[in-house]
Amino acid sequence: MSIIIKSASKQDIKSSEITTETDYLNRRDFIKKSGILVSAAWAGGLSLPASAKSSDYGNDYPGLKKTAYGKGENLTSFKDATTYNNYYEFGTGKKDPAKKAVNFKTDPWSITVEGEASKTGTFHLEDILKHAQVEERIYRFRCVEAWSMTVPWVGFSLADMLKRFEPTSKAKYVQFETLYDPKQMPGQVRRVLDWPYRDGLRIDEAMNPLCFMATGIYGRDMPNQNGAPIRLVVPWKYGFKNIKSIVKIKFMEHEPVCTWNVTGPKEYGFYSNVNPDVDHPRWSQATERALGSNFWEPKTKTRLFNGYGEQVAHLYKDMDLTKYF
Ligand SMILES: Nc1nc2c(c(=O)[nH]1)N[C@H]1C(S)=C(S)[C@@H](COP(=O)(O)O)O[C@H]1N2
Ligand SMILES: [Mo]
Repeated sequence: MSIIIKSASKQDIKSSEITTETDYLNRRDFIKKSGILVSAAWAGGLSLPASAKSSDYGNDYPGLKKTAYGKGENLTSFKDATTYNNYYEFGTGKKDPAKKAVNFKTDPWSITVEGEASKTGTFHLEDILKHAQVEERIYRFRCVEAWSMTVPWVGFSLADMLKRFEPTSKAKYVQFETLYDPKQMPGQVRRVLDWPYRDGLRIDEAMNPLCFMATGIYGRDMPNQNGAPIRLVVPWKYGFKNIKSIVKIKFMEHEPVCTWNVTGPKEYGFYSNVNPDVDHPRWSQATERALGSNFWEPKTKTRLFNGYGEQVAHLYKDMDLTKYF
């Protein structure tokens, strides 16, 4: 069965129900002037993380639910998190995405669901969001290149969304795909990667409560360079599993094609769980450096599963993590 849901685009909802950009800027201005530096959302109980600058926060999600995930973590600044990105569709330099994704059109946006599920079809992002329990979670994020960052992500549980598509018993894996649009994504003009960018998870990994579909960071809508309008965050895996600008979700019986895995099978495994004991063939994974820290500060030790072992180690109980890296 295939269903297609139609509704107003994000643009429509925004202009009629929320605020214009000018209102928004004025409000932020007002907040700054009146000395109320903390967004309304923070009034709800959990306090601002010690390392957070209130000016890093926006208020695109008024009343955003804060959660205990990542409480007490040191946050990477909004600036660092949005000017040092991997997003090859907009160039291979870390500073490219911030410059080249400025005009990327993320609205209207829809996601096509295919494969082993009973509710497949194309869904407007707004309809997906309408059912979503949006909240904030602070997650550590670890790139295979050994830098890490920690930001407050805005989004919702991947499992909650996937269940609504009613995957069949044959759905053993799920694959995600990024938009392919070389007119907008200049990096796609050359075959730097096998476009479109694809990645995937085993279904039990995908259903783990930690997996998060993110639509924002720091209380703001997702910056284009970080994967607007919607991207995956799987905090116990290396950065490249966290696919950006998702347009397709496919439930599959067999292990899906993953772009980095096919590009360099010896360097990027299907699982790519953060693991200090399994080195990348060209460098060690034993240590990491937090984005924004100074080069003279000591590196920190990489933690197995990026520190999320309690929640996810059971998924790999009988697996040789050196073989299934
Ligand atoms: N579509 C797409 N998604 C992607 C990438 C990419 O090049 N294209 N890079 C990945 C890598 S290697 C990392 S480390 C993270 C970076 O996310 P960030 O820019 O929000 O830190 O995005 C991942 N998702
Ligand atoms: Mo990465």
